[in-house]
Order: sequence, then C-alpha cells, then structure tokens
Amino acid sequence: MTNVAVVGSQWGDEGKGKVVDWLSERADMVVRFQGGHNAGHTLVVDGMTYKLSLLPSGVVRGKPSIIGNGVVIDPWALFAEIERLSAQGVSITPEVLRVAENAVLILPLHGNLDRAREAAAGEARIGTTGRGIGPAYEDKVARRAIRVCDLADADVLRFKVDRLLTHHNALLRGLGEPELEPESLMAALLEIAPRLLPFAGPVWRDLEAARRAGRKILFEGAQGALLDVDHGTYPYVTSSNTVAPNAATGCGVGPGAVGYVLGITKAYTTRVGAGPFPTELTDEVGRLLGERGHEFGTVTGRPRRCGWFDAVLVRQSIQVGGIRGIALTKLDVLDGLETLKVCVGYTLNGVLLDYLPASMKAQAAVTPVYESLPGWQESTRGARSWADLPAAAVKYIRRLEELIGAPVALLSTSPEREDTILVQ
Ligand code: 2SA
Ligand code: MG
Repeated sequence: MTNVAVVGSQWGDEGKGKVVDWLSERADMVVRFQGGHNAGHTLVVDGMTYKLSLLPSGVVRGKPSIIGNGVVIDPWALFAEIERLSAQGVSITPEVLRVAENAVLILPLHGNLDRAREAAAGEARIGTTGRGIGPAYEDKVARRAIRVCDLADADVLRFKVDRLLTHHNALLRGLGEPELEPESLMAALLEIAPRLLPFAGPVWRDLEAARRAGRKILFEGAQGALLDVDHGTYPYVTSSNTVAPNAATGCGVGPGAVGYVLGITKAYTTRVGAGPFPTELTDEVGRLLGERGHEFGTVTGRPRRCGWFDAVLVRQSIQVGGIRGIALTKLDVLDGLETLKVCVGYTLNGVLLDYLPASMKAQAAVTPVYESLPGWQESTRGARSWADLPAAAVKYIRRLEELIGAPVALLSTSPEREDTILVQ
C-alpha cells in the first residue's frame, strides 16, 4: 500500500470514519490535516461505537496519530474528547498523539462569534456547527491567531492575546457587547498550556522521518469536497480546503507524499446545514433515506437533508481534488426502492450543463436531469463479496462509475469494518 488520502466527495458524512479505520490497520500513521471539532467520524470497533471529532481515527487502535498545522484546535474540546475516549478504554498519550506546534487555536471567543453571527443572519445563515471554525481560520489568515507554540511563553502569549483582542474588542464594541479582558483569556490559556504542550512539536519532522523509513501514512480528511472553501458551494462551505491536495500543506509534506486519493462517496446524497442541494428530496423517499441511513449530525445531532445520487457533483469533486477511486458507502439504504434516480446533468435557463457553476444564484437555480435505474428488493446489507449483490445493485454501481469517471475501489455494506468489499 502507498500513502492514502481519504476525503469526502460530497457534503461530508459519507462514512469516512469506517473506511479510515479499515485502512488504518495497514497504515503506520494517521494524520488529520484540516477542519477541527466540526468533523464527526463514527467508528464501530468490536461492537463498540466511538464518536470522534478532532482526534484522528487512528487513536482508537493505538496508531501513531498526528493533528497537523492545517487543523484548528479547540484545546478544551480536545481534552474533553480524550477524556470521553479514555472512559471507553482508549488511552491517548503523547506517544500516540502528536499535535503540530504551528496549528491555530480555537478560543471561546471564536465559538461565541460563530454562534452570534449565525443567530443574526436569519435566513442567510450558513448552518455552521457553531464550533468557531470560521472565525478561527479568519484569525489565522489575518495573522493574529494564537498558535499552539505560543502557549510555551507567557510574554509571547500576552503579546498575542493583546493583539487578538484589539481586533475582537473593536468588533464587540460595534455590537454593543461587553469587551473581553485579556487577563481572563490569559488565565484560561495558561491553565490549559501544560496539558497541551506535551503533545506539541514539529510534526513535519515526524512525518519526514516516517517517510524516510518507508512508513505508510494515512491522511484523514474531514467534511467533503463540496464544503471546500474554494471548490465547494460557497458561501455555504466550511472555512478550510477539504480536498486532498491540502493534505500536504495541512501537515507539512510535499504533494508527492499524498499518494492514492480515495474519495468516500455515499450511494445517495446528504447535506447538513444550509445551501444549494439540487437533488434534495423533501418527499417520502427523502424521509425514508434519512430514517434508514440514520442521517443525523454526529456533532450536532441535526437531521441531514437527503436526496438522490448526484453524479455531476461527484465527478466534479473527483476532478478538482484528484480522486483516483471511490469507496461507495450505504448502498443498503437504497434496498427495496422500486426505482432509483441519478442526476446526470442540470438545466439552467433552458441550457444543459454537465457541471455545477460557481455562482450562488446559478447553484440555487439548477434543475437536475435524472436517469432512472431499476432498484432491487434483496438486502445488500453486510454483503461481503461482489457475488452477494443483486444484479440491479451491480448495475447501479457500474453506471455510477461510468458517470463519475472513477472506479469503485471499495464497497462498504454496513458500519462494521468486516462488511467491506475490496474491488481491486
Ligand atoms: P462550520 O462549522 O463552519 O465548518 O460549518 C460550515 C458548513 O460546513 C458543514 N459541516 C459539516 N457538514 C457535514 N458534517 C460535518 N461534521 C459533523 C458530522 C456535522 C454535525 O460529521 O456529522 O454533527 O452536524 C460538518 N462540519 C461542518 C456545516 O454543516 C456547514 O454547512
Ligand atoms: Mg461526519
């Protein structure tokens, strides 16, 4: 196996957690490179369910794991998660987990700002997870963020806190809100510092050493390509690049180290949060998919919107992110449906399109062009070989491959890791 990057090819929640867990057995290291505790990866290991948010999925199996510089880290959320896992018998020490010293911190003020903006936006809200992801990345790009390494020196930290609050207090004044005291933020950060610093270091060096030693690295993406800040359905996106090329920048390796890019793809489509969703079903079928697929946000518990498979969008994700093959998940949710529809194009003002244009107005206005395929009545849940699948299911998969222009490399037929068919 070469290095592998696992990324979502839709709007997240494609089932990356299980696939990463499946692949982590063959990997020597698992790396998160973007996002933060807005991610929600569910793993089922030996009948026990683990819900991960910020931690790389490798920690559950004790694989050396890295939180890269591209991740935004809420240190309080990190330790809450470590404690939750420890209650499930998973011990996370600095031997198992390394955190990039140049990663940016999410502070309580980021979460407050995220939620206040969403509340004020009304109908125009993004539907964020309210975890402060956007505001933390804004401070990073504006060069005023506090990074993990700043926690090591109280003088540097004070300088950084003052600079940060100059900006945020001006915002708060404008809103008529009480300003933040640097002392209380300092105290909170100095309290968490001795817990976080033992995990911190130049992870790019660990990765370089691993690469030289021929170790296999697994890059674990969060969210999906359609939530990418550049390539997604902007502004209804997250604030990081979710596509595989960012796996390199997000932890400090060259682009050649990323290796095979596996796009996790659900056999239908879901989206949590606001924004365009051309194949969304608000009818009985949509409700059925949500119910059968247990489509609720791992982090926030929000019900996910559901719809037919959109081959146009997945093909676009494959092309912009260099996805070489897909892992198709949750096929069994379609079991028993009479007819399946797949979106093969859009019409916009009478014009036929084979891609999703960038403008927000166009994205909201496109109408899907559907192809209908016969469904199957048999159960595909838990199938462990291609031969276990009904002919109509195989046909559905083959047609998706043709439409998206990439092969199905893995087929996942239930949340259990054993229920995975390796196609090639
Ligand atoms: P944010 O919080 O700024 O990243 O939100 C911006 C948009 O990105 C979407 N987003 C997600 N979509 C699907 N899954 C995500 N993770 C959790 C999960 C979500 C949950 O795995 O279930 O529990 O609700 C995730 N994280 C961010 C978000 O919905 C906005 O559309
Ligand atoms: Mg998720």
